[in-house]
Amino acid sequence: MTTVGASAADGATRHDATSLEARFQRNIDRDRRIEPRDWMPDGYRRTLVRQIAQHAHSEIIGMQPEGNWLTRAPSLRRKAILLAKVQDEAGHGMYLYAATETLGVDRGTLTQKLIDRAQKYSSIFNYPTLTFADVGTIGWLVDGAAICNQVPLCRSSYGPYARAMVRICKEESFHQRQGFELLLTMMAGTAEQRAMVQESVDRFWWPSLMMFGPPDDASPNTAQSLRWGIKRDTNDEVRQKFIDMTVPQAEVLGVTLPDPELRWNERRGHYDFGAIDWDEFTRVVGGDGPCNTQRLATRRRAHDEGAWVREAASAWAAKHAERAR
Ligand code: BYC
Repeated sequence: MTTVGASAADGATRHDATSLEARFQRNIDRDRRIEPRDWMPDGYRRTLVRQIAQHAHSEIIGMQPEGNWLTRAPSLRRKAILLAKVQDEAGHGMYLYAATETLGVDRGTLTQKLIDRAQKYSSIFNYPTLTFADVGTIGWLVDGAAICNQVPLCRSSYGPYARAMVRICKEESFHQRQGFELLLTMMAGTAEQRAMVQESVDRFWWPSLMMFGPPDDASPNTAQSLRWGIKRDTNDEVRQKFIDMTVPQAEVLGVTLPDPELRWNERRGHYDFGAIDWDEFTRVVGGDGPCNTQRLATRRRAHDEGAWVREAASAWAAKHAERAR
């Protein structure tokens, strides 16, 4: 039932919300950062939680394909490098979950959503790592793609996310270089090693291009995320930047990228490339990639096996609080 008084109050509330939203958008348009205690529209908060959580889950699930080679790295040096990289990824996941906590959602809730398949993680981590060359290819292509995607996110409108990205990007840059260096070393080795690198690049090239998300005309979130300054570039723009950066690197390595249509377009000032298999992308994101079941089962098992640690930490915190009282 609407009374005169209630409708005036509703009008006032609506007016407040409209002016708050206008002020919020003005701050974004002036390139000012939004901080946790600032007013923000629900949709902005929801979009950030979705994107940051998905990114955090990708870092955590992304430890699995490389972790697969930790016990079989060919030398102590390679093992130490790989171990450091995988540990960095755990750290990235933690910074990102901490950023979602500033938006009012805790890590436990998000982890539960991941293992219940209610939230996504990057499609790329549903592909297997069949040879040690894949460790180098992931560093070169997957971390290379991550850098292209994430450097613009250092200027994202939400302060805690943007600041987390600055540190993550520095570490991703080291990861990309270690991958390139590993492949360069293998390419200077035996014919068998060179073939191993080429075979790995053949498998990872197209899935790496899918990391940037669907094409712009099929991306439901991009337009609004750009208006809110959460994203700074569209999926296709970042994908093109990655291709333009990577083709000359492939030439230095001496590998062939598995796309016969890849060639420089003088007029566009970019490389043209062949059609991406978006059906494969949809299948993999939908749960039907080569390793989706395995990745989630491993994550679920680790979560279950860690229950006693969470319980012990909670008991300790409760006891500590009790003593302090
Ligand atoms: N895989 O409207 P769109 C790393 C989803 S970690 C799965 O364009 P948006 C690393 C998308 O979420 C790399 N799902 O979305 C770690 C949306 O679904 P929902 C992770 C994907 O958000 C360890 C729907 O498709 N990086 O580098 O505007 C070792 C429609 O898409 C994918 C990040 O997460 C995908 N590839 O743009 C080594 C970066 N693509 O949520 C390396 C941060 C799209 O509506 N994230 N979807 O159900 C982003 O920049 C953006 O979220 C994306 C997608 C560009 C990925």
